[in-house]
Amino acid sequence: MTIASPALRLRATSAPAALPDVEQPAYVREKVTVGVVHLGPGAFHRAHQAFYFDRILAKDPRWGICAVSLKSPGVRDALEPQDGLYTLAQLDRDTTFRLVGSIVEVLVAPEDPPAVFARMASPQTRMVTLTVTEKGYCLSAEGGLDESHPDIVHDLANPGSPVSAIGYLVEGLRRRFVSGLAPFAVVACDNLTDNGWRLKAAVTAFAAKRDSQLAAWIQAEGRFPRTMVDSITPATDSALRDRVRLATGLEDAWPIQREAFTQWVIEDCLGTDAPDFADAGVTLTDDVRGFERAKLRLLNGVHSTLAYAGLLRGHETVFEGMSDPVLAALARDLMLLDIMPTLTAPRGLVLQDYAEAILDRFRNPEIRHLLSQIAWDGTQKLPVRILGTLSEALDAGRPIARLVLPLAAWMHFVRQRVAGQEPLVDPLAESLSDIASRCTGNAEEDVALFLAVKGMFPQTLLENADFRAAIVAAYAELA
Ligand code: CS2
Repeated sequence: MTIASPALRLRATSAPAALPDVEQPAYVREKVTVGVVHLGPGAFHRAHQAFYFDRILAKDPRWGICAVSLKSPGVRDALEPQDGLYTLAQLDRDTTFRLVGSIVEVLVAPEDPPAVFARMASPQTRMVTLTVTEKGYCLSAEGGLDESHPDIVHDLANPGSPVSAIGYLVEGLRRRFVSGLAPFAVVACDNLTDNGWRLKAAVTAFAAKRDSQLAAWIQAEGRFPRTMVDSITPATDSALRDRVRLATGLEDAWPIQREAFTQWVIEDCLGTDAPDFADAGVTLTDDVRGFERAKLRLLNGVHSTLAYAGLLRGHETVFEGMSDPVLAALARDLMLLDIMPTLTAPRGLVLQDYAEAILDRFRNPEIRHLLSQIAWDGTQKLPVRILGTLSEALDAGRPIARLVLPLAAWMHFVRQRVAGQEPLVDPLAESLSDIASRCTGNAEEDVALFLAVKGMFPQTLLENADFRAAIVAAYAELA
């Protein structure tokens, strides 16, 4: 019996020794310069945008990424000893492994805000991308900047050491403004309706509180394209680490996994001062809204439904949920009967085919996507994923019995977690725990407590008697 020697740690010097099937960066990393700053380099960024920049770098070395963590040093601590390299496992009927080299610097913002501002204000930096999740936009239920948000209050008082993405963007832009540089383009990559527009409005509102000329400059010259991003990216687990070690022959502290499918649609307003996105497989379009609505409502809306309803039915993953005939039928009916009628297909997309392809992706046996991961941050995700569809269905006089199910299932999910003393991952966790502890099982009263969650449900829905009746009925039925 031979005893395997421990694998070498992945880094620039060991990468060439990776097993032959592993795809290597197709460029000389020493020649790469930073052209883009990314805020929030979590798993999704490394699975998605960093992969597209990895493709771009093969032809244009000016687009290396400076990744900025806004909170914890975890990404820096994992990637710095690896010279920024990490493994991307694309798990599908055919699985492939690729070493991604596009992240050439990692900063931890709270440790050194001036270093972040220096990168943002550098003439070489032409773009800032961000994945800070829905809650990172600090928006109110009506969609504008939530000026009472504690992070926003903090950043207005401490503009040189902000905690929010908005605070960083505005200070970075201000430094360019005073030194006479053009603003960097800001590319929002989170699952929000009209993400770029909302971000521009929030950034401009924040800037106006600091300096009206700065706000006018951002309003006039700032480019904030709307985008749609898509690739199913389960969190890294120890099974992935083991699999990557076997497949590459190297030890990677933080490999990333996703399905093979990936899509990035960007509103075509970046002009010539942008990388050749189209060449890297990105869709540039003037109809981003059509793509973004279809993805947010069909994929994310049904994902959240599967998460809450699936957990209540004792499932652990999306794949398991889709193997449950009741949930599989619910997912399909929601997509085809309830959500599709609210959508206008963008050019080149057949909605029925798109919906079928998503259902097929949910059935990918290689992907172990935990329902509990999707269930995070329900107060932030459900409004953008479900409430728009619901309001439009109500306006059009269509039935909403299925569309209220994810909301009712979420309420039961919250109650169960709190009753089981399990942690809730949500920025409003404290208020949700309080609500859950006051629930008695009386559908009407419990639902009223949840509907009063601050900033979650727009007034028009709260005043709609049909909506209230439908959600009370769904809640009672699920109990
Ligand atoms: C998921 C998304 O975790 C979630 O809430 O719905 O992350 C989803 O996997 C991606 O948006 C797919 O592109």
